[in-house]
Amino acid sequence: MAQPRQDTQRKAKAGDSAAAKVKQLESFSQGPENQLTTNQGVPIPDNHNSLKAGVRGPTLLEDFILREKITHFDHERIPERVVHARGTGAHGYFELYKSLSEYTRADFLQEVGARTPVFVRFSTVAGSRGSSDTVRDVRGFAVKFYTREGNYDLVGNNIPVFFVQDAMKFPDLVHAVKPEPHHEMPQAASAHDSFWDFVSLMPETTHMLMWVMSDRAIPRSLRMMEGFGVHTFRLVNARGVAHFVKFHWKPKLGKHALVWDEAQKIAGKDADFHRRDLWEAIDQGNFPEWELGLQLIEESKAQALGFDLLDPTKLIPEDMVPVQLVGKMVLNRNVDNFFAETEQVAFHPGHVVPGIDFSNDPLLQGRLFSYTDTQLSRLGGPNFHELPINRGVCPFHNFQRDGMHRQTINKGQVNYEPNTLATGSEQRVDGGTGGFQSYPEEIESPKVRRRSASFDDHFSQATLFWNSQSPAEKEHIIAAFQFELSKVAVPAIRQRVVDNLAHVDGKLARKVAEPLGIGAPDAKAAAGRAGFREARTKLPIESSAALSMETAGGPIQTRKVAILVADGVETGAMKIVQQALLDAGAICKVVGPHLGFVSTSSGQQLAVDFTYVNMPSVMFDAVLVPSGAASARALAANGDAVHFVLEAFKHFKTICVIGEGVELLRSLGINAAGSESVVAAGVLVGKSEPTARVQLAQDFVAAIGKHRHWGRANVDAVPA
Ligand code: HDE
Repeated sequence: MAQPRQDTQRKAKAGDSAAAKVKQLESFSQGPENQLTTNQGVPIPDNHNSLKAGVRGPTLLEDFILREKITHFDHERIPERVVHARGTGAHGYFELYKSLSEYTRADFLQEVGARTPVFVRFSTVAGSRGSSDTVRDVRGFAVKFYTREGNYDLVGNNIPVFFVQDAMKFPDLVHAVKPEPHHEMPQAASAHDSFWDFVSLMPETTHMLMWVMSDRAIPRSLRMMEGFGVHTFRLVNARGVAHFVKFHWKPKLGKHALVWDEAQKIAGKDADFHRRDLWEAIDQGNFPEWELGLQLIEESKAQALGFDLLDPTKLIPEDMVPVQLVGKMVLNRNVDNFFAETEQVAFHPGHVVPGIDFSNDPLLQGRLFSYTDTQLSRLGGPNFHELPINRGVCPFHNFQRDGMHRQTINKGQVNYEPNTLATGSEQRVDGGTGGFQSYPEEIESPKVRRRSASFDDHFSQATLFWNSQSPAEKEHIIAAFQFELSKVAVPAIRQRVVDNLAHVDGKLARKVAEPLGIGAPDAKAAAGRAGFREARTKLPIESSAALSMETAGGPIQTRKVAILVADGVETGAMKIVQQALLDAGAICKVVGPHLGFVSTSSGQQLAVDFTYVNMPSVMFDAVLVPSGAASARALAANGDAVHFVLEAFKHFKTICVIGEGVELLRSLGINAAGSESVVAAGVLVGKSEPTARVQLAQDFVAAIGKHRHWGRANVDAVPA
C-alpha cells in the first residue's frame, strides 16, 4: 500500500499553508505586457490596422493576427451558472481555535492555530450575471478550503433551510423563480406569478419563504450576514465514530439588513453595491471575518430532537443544541482577475476530505450529482480541476486522462491500475486506510420512491421563526409578502399563499391578505389541498433569539457616514465628531453640492468627496449635518440635499445635526430628540459648544451601532 500522504505533510508547521494557494496562483499570473505578441509569441507590428489589399481595399483572409484576435474575442464568454450566476469572490484563510480531533480526522481541523487558505464566493440565486446585488433573494455562501488533504467545499447559503426537501423538485423550483419563459421577465425577482404559483402548491416551502420574506434576504453587506451549511453532515473521527453536524458562519460585524425601499433604490443607483462593499473593505485593509460554528449531535440523540435532521427545511434551534465556535475565517485578498478566479471557481458539496461525510438528506444527495455535471458544460470539459483557482495545494495523481484542455503532462507507458510496468511490484497503489473512508452506515431497506413521514411537518418551524422576530421585523415580513403578492396577477394564487400562511400564524395571514383584494385566509382550504402536511412537532421553545437580527448595539467599523455640507459650513465641532467616528472605525465622506471645495465659515476650503446626487443617502449608514447658518440655509434650499436627509430618516438611519443644522431638520418637519415634544429615535442634536461635542460624538457612535431606529413615528408620511 502507498504511504498515506497526510503523515508526511502534517509535519509542516501550522500557518505554513496559508500562503500556499497565493504562491501557487502567482505561478499562473501575468502582469500587463508592453510588447504585444500573438498567442504563438509572434510580435505584433500594428495593433490598430488589419492587413488590406491597398489602404482602402478589402481585408485579407491571410491576416492571421486579426483572425486570432477576433476569434478569441468571439469565444470570450462561457455559460453563466444556471443558478447563483451573479457573485463575487475573495481569498483568505481559515484559522482553527479548537482542535476537533475528538470529532473528526480532517487534517485541517486538528491543530490549534493551523491556517488553511480559502476562496469564498458569495452570490444571489435567481438573477443573471449582470443583475443587481440588492434584490430580495437568498445569498450563496460558498467556501473552498485548500487543505493539505485535498479541497473541501462548504457550499452553503445565508439562510439555514431550503425551499424543497428532495432534489427531484429543484429544477421545478428554479424554473418557477427564474424569469418566466415566454417573455423572460422579471429579472432577479421572485415577485411574479410562476414563483408564487409553485410555492403555494408546495407547503414544504413555507419555512424558507418566511426567511426569504424577512430582512435576511436583503443584507446590508455580504460582510454582515451569516452563512449556513444547511444540510446535516457527518464528522467522523479517527476511530470511525460519527457525529451529525450543522455548520454556521457568524459574522464579526453582526448581521444587518437594508430596508426594502432602500434595497430597490440601490439596485438602480449602484447595481454592484455588495460587490463594491466587499472589494473596498478588503482593499482598505478592513478584512471581514466570520467564526465557524458547529452544532454537534450524537447520532443516537438525533431522534430525540423531535424533527428529522435529514429534512433540509428544518434547522436545529441554537437553544436546543448550542453552536460551538471553533475557528475564524478572514478574507484578506481581492482577486487579480474576476474571470480567472471568481467565474472559473467550481464548488461542489461532494468535495469532502477524510473525516467529513454526507448524510442521507435527499436534497444533499441530489446535489452530489449536480455540481460536477454542471461544470462540464459551464467550464467546457472534465479537466476544470486543473484551472488555477480550482487546483488543490496538495499534489493529485490518478489515471484519469486526456479530455478537453488537459494541462498535466502525464509521463510514461502506464495509464491504468493495477500495473507492474510503472511500479515494478504487484502492490496496489490506492490509499487503503489512509484514503477517504465512507461512513459505513448500515442500510437495509427496499427501494422506494417516497417521502419519509418524518418530513411531514411543514409549519412548526415557520411559526418558530415568526415568533422569534421583533415587532419591526414582523412588519417587514408582512410588507414583503404584500409587495410580492401584489405583483401576482392571478387572485387564486394570492389566496393559496395566505391560506397556507394561516397555518404559520393567523394574524400574519390576515395582515398579509388585507391589501390584496382577496378573501380572508382560509386555513381549512389549505389543509384540503393536495400535498398539504401538518404533522406539527411540539418544540420545547416558543421562540429563539438567534433567529432574529434585532440588535441592541454593535461595532461601527466600516460604517459609512455622510457629512452633508454647503458653503458656510462650520467645521470646529464637525471635526471632533468626525474624529470620534474615525476612531471607532467608521468611514466619513464629505458630500456637497459639487465636487472640488466648499468654503467654510472661517474662510477655509473644505474638500468635497461626493455630491448629493452622485452618492445619495442610500449609500450611507448615517448622516452628519454640521453647524453653520449659511450652510444650513443652503442645504434647506437644495432639493437634492433635502431629499438626502429625508430619505435617510425614512430608512431609519442615524442622523446627527450640530448647531444651526437643526434648522434644516425643522424645515423638513423632522423632530429631533430633545429639541421638540415629539421625539424621533436616532436623531441627535448637539450644540456646537466645545463641552457638548465629546458627548455628542459618543452618542452618535452608539446610535450608529444600533444600525436602524425602528421607533420613528409616521415614517410612511415622509416623502422620499
Ligand atoms: Fe446549489 N447549485 N443546488 N444549492 N448552489 C449550484 O453549481 C443544486 C442548493 C449553492 O459560488 C450549481 O457550480 C441542486 C442548496 C451555492 O459557484 C448547480 C440543488 C444550497 C452555489 C447547483 C441545489 C445550494 C450553488 C450552479 C438541490 C445551500 C454557488 C453552478 C438538489 C446549501 C456556488 C454550480 C458558486 C450552485 C445545483 C440546492 C448552494 C447547478 C441540484 C440547498 C452557494 O450545480
